[in-house]
Amino acid sequence: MLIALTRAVAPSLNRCELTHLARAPIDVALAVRQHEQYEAALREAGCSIAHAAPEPDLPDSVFIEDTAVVCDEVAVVTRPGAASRRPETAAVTASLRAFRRVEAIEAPGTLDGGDVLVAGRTVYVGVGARSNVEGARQLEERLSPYGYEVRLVPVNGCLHLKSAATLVSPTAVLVNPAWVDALVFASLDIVVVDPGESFAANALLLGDRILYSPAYPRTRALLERRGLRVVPVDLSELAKAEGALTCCSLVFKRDTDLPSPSSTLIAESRIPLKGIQRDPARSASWAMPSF
Ligand code: CIR
Repeated sequence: MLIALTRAVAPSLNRCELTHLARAPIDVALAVRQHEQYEAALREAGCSIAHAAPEPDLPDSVFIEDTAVVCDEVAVVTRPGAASRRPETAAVTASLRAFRRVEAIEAPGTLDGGDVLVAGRTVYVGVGARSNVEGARQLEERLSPYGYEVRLVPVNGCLHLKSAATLVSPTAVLVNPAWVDALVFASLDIVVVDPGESFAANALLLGDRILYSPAYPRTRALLERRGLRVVPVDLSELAKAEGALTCCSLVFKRDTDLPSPSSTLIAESRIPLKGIQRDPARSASWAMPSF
């Protein structure tokens, strides 16, 4: 069973952060209805919905993806790049404690969950407007004991890595190559968005289907031609706040579905097991790759 942690649309949404879009009036009542339909699609895909406490005065709080990275073994609460969003993390921490051991990113690190794409044990971290190299380094410090490896990905021209690339199957990634170098994902199958649909790379993969905006019909056709099951979910009002499909939930396995502690990779002591330790020389190198 999957849990989808979501958070209500704040009535203050019109005061949201904006980076790449001009401000346009948001119909908050419509945003609420669309968010309800999004939750219905999550349920239909087999998720059980949990709600973090609403934050009416935090305009961007509906975009809960940015506040944490939840893996099977641990949840890492982020330190969002936009100062206005940092108060969002307190209640999310409280919610996640019901499901996972919780760690956190600390200053001077910044990290938005929208910059984190997990594919198996590889964790791609977009470094750009919101997340910095120190945030990525701390994420690796917290996840590497469980065998995860962080790869830095330069992102240009969009808000987050997951504006530019998301998984559409466990082994395939949908990419807008104008915003991220597709070769970063060379170990995966790469599907390129239709060139006329810049924002089309954000899809929410849930088991046998992907939730996807109806605003990108040409890319949707590409996905369907590959045999992918695409479920349209319209979040047009949240899109005016630079939000997309992945942004509005944290989806993770319910802890009862996880392997018992004795069979997981890591002992409670967090001492890395032989074979999954990072090469110290590599760990020490946190320069951004150039492409
Ligand atoms: C922000 O600028 O932080 C919000 N207005 C939008 C955040 C969208 N989140 C995401 O892409 N993960």
